[in-house]
Amino acid sequence: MKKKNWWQEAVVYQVYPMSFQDSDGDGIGDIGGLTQRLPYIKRLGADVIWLNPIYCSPNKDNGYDISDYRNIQPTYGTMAQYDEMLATAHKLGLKIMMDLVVNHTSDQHEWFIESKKSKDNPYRDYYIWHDPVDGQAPNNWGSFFSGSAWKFDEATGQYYLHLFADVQPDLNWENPVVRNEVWDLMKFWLDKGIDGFRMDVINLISKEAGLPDIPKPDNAIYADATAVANGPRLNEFLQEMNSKVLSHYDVMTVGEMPGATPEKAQEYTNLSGNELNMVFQFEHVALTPNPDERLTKWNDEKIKLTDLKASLSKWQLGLDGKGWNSLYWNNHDQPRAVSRFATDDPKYRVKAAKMLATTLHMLQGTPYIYQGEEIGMTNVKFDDISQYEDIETLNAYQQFVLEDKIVDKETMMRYFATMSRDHARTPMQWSTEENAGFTTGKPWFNLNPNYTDINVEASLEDDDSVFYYYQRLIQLRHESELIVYGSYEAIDPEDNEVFAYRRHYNGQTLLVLSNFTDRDVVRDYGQRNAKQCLISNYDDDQSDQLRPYETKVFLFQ
Ligand code: ISL
Repeated sequence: MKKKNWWQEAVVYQVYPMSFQDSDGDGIGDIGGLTQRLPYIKRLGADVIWLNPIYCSPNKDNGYDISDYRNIQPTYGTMAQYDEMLATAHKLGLKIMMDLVVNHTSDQHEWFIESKKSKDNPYRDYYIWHDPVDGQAPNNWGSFFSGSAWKFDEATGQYYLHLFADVQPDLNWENPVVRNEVWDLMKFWLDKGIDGFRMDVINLISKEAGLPDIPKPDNAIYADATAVANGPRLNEFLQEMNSKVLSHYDVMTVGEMPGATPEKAQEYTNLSGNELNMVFQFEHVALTPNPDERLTKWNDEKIKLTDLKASLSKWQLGLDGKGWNSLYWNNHDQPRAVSRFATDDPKYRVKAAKMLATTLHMLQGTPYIYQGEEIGMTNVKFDDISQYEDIETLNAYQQFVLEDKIVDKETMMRYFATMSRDHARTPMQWSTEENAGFTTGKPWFNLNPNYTDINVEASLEDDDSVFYYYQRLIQLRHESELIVYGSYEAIDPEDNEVFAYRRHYNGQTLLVLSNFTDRDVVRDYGQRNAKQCLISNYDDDQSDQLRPYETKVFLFQ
């Protein structure tokens, strides 16, 4: 019998604090606002909250550029408010998972300020400095936020590496002193009683010795996660982190890992537990073909259902009995699930949101719900580049439209309308009040005007809402080992209309059917003989018919 762990049975709710709830009228969400809303998250039924970074930060990348790991960003409140939030959460039975961002710091972190001062500064080796090669950047690595991943420092005549923005220098994990700094700051938070870490791009921390070029025909500058991720010492670093820190606490860990494969994830989440509990893989959120490799993630293609099924099935089968999956449709970096994977057409939005939720929550793994997903929030429509705020989006516009001119403005605006991280970052829609009840002040970012229809207040008043449907899905998971631990069987992978699968556990079988189209379709998988329909977004119905975006789950004894 496999060992069972609380984090396998948990459901996580992700809070992006800037956009969740403002309590002091400055237009920015904060810890006080989160504390007020804890009962809401409890009511939904989630067990764990993953909180995006709330540490001191110049906020060039909304907190992923940290200047002080041991203090709270003043716009979010004080450490006393944080401690109160943590205690309140624990009283309610909610766990708190913090974001650990240690592939890089802010360039305003005191380590980097020192490091930059001179080549012989004691902090120089905290970061990755390199002499120019033939008067140029040391290699062809690109930043995920456009341009070269190297920035030249005039004063000391060397380049430093930044896989993200130039204000986010990469830490040098080869330096054992840096690793000890990280273990210490992790202990600082763990000793407060937090319940886990989500680790930002943690599979980028080990860089290949000699920092070789990424092989590309024209030797152009590329951001390429598969080339720079999963470096040679990653397992070793994670094992050191585990033995020195994590193994001394009962916590949950999830490593964000662009470029991870199921084979790699088996190592990182191995059941002996000497690395991490689970990873966020990116394959199912990177399925649309790219019109031009230089454009990295930008496109506006619709995802093919067969590709989505193949990807999720691969991960379900790849980690079964060997590791553990995290399950997500969206987060603060991704477009809204209902807009991306189904439809936000008002005619079907509620059905579609429930259908997606069912498809994901009946899989093996730990589900993550991104704030607003539980009420079916949608992508926002912006007409002008000035309405966007995210550094990745704005840098892409600057580089690909204005400088390199490899895409025209209209096309890029279409790509942003599909893929920008800003769709996730519009404020949470609480009510029909001004600013959706998010703030009494001027919100730091545009609201989605559809808050008048889509909001928490309306969802709580409607028995048939997306919110209550999520609540039911979470209850079902909490009551059923079959849903948590059952093994996965794909059905008809070539079917481009219906996502169907079975789960098996101790002689019981679950059948999950989801119609991803707006048409009636007919599928017979023996559902008439099922013992029970556990949940559906239409009235219970064991027939062969699947109405537009219909989903239904059957239990067989
Ligand atoms: O690698 C990517 C695409 O293949 C990027 O999407 C990248 O993995 C992703 O942006 C990493 O995200 C995390 O680290 C960033 C931060 O901006 C994001 O918000 C965070 O989730 C830098 O810290």
